[in-house]
Amino acid sequence: MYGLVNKAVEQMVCHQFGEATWEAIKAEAGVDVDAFISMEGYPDEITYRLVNAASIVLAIPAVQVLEAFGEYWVKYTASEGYGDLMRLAGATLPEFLQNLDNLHARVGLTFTHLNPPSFRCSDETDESLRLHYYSSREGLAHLVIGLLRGLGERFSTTVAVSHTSQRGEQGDHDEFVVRYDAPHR
Ligand code: 1MF
Repeated sequence: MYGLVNKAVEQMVCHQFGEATWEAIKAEAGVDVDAFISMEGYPDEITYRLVNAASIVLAIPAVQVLEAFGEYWVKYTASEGYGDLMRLAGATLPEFLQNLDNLHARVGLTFTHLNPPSFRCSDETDESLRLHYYSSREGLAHLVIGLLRGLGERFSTTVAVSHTSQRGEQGDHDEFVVRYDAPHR
């Protein structure tokens, strides 16, 4: 993944727990990188190891680290140079979710090593939709749950997420039912 992702993990940890905790997490992960470079590609393995090490050092479940990171990512990218990209993707939560593949396509035009997930919406009502999440990466469903919480804050709506289908034996993707306040238009 692009270094931007690891930099966001770093900033989240440093903000909340300080530099020393971040150094401890990198040591636990066996990651010997002084400073991640946003536009450089890093093996996904590095990010997974940082998440697992954070879970050990902070003594919280890895899924909780992923959720916190998803929530953080929405704020981080909006404030670290991707505000326009985020604004272009929509003014309401459902609109944003429907435009996520377009957002990634736009990023992928410039950053050709982007390996984006794909999101599809179905069963839409005024206050809910079913979100289909496809990814070549495994184990990131809780990251998506955190992203949805972050989007709830961004659009000032309550969000309730139920993970209704997990990829595995019978399915090739995850599904979530997402409930939110009906956007007024
Ligand atoms: O392959 C990648 O490197 C990659 C990196 C980030 C792929 C996707 C993403 C974004 N995505 C992270 C979870 C991926 C889970 C998976 O692969 O199954 C979050 C997508 C998302 C969902 C909900 C709301 C907002 C979201 O993200 C908005 C977004 C997405 C991508 C970027 C910024 C905001 C982005 C911008 C530039 C990038 C990489 C990603 O690369 C750079 C950065 C700086 C300089 C040069 C290139």
